[in-house]
Amino acid sequence: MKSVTFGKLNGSALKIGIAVSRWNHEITDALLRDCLRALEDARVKKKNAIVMDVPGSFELPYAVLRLIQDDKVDAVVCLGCLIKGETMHFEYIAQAVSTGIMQVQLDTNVPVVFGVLTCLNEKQAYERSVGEGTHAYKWGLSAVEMGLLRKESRQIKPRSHLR
Ligand code: RBF
Repeated sequence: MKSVTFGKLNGSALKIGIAVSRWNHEITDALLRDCLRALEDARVKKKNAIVMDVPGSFELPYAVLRLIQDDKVDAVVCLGCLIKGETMHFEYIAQAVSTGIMQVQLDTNVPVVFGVLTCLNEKQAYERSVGEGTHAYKWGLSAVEMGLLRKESRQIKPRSHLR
């Protein structure tokens, strides 16, 4: 199984936003729990983990924007679960959410982690949200890593041929 690894992260100086959808809430509640556990393990203070819930995944990009503008978070995780049905909603919502959060992160210079499951059925959704080693734990760590990257002061060293 291909997966990402993380070093030891110190998020004690970070404020992390979590935007979570209530649609398919059994799944998104589980994602939220794991994401919060990751933030705690990465030393993010409880008061600095700001959760905002919205009705469905389509509303996530707006919630992300509000977390960035109002709460001045250093990074955001979006949590949602789309399950394919008989109509085209799945494709439209998945496209809108992924494009929306990409737009917000590039417009605001605040990283946003894509934690929206796009599943073909409920079984896939349960397998990816409940039990050991869920994605949401890694999404939480990803937010901390990206929040640290944003805060990092990157000294611009001129290239020798430009001197
Ligand atoms: N939101 C989700 O987060 N996951 C879903 O699987 C989901 N399925 C939907 C299916 C239909 C037919 C509709 C109309 C909405 C669905 N939504 C779902 C809600 C959507 O993200 C949004 O909250 C509503 O469309 C209101 O803007």
